[in-house]
Amino acid sequence: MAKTHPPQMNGSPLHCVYTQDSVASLLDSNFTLAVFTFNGQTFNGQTESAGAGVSSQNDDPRLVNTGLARKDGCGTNEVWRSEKPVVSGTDDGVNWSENGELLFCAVEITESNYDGCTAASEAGYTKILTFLAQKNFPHIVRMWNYLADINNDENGLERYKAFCSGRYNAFTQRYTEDQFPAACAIGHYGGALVIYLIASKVPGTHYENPDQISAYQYPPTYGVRSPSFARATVKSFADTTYIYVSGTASIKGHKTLHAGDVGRQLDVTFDNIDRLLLSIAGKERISGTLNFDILKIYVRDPSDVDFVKSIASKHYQESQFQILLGDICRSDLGVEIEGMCVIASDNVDGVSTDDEKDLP
Ligand code: 3EB
Repeated sequence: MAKTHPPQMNGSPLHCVYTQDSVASLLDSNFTLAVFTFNGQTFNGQTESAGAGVSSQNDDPRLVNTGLARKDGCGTNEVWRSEKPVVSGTDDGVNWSENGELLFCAVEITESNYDGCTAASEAGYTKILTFLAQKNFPHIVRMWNYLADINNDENGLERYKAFCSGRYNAFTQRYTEDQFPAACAIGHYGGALVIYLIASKVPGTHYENPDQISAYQYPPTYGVRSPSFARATVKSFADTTYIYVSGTASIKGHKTLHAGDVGRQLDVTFDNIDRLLLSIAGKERISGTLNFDILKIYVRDPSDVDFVKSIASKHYQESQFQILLGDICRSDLGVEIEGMCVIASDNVDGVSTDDEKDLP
């Protein structure tokens, strides 16, 4: 791995950007914590399905091919730059890298090796959560889940719901509901179940949206086991505070609003994000306005992309965003937005949070 100069990050352990730089050039730095591609392919370490520009580096544990796609083809990658040099490796199928403060890790689960989506997601999460405990980075800050055919039935159960059962089974072995982190779960274009996350040694604080029922308390109509995630997670370091906002959609209470109308779904989504950020800013006593640094907008129907882009570029003038094609986990939703705010810790007075819980 080439030794490169550390990025100028003013004391923040992680810097996330979208870039046109090639995967190979991004991986050629030991200050790169992780790289993500959006070219509709999932396999890491398999030459036959490597994305454009990936050759010998494609078995690098820091690379995730998300399986999501962009309407304009590919070319944009996401990179997580670290202020400090990273170490990385693969242990028992878990790809990881860490910089002392933050640990990135990912698994790609070939579902055909398991008896259904529930078993696959339970196995994937059990692997990852066991690894986090062993590595002594037990606190999850944010997790991402991408899987094929998310709205299709499998043995009479929607695959998203089956996925949620497996995740719940694994999570509740080690964590309580109030420790569930921010997340998203999106349908990709085929291949392995991809799970990746970022974890820390010291816990962040998880938040709920006053306008939405906590997903882990959704009624059973949405699945035998409720989705295990929080609406947002706030994680502070000495100089920088990160707010990770989960995939947010047109849901109030637990109900979908404006099925079939992406424009009105966007309005409700913006409103949900505003309500959530306002509530967090109050509780964390954050001064100043909160703007997203980086956003992902997931759009189900490629024909909605231009419309969503025009609305989003007006709404998020300060932010870098990327529109990704993927299926939202509720079949009546066409759009979902997630984002991260980066703020100077000087602007955060902090909350009185619960004392650290015992974790494995
Ligand atoms: C929702 O609010 C929309 O299962 O991890 C958003 C974020 C959604 C995360 C997940 C699902 C998940 O229920 C869907």
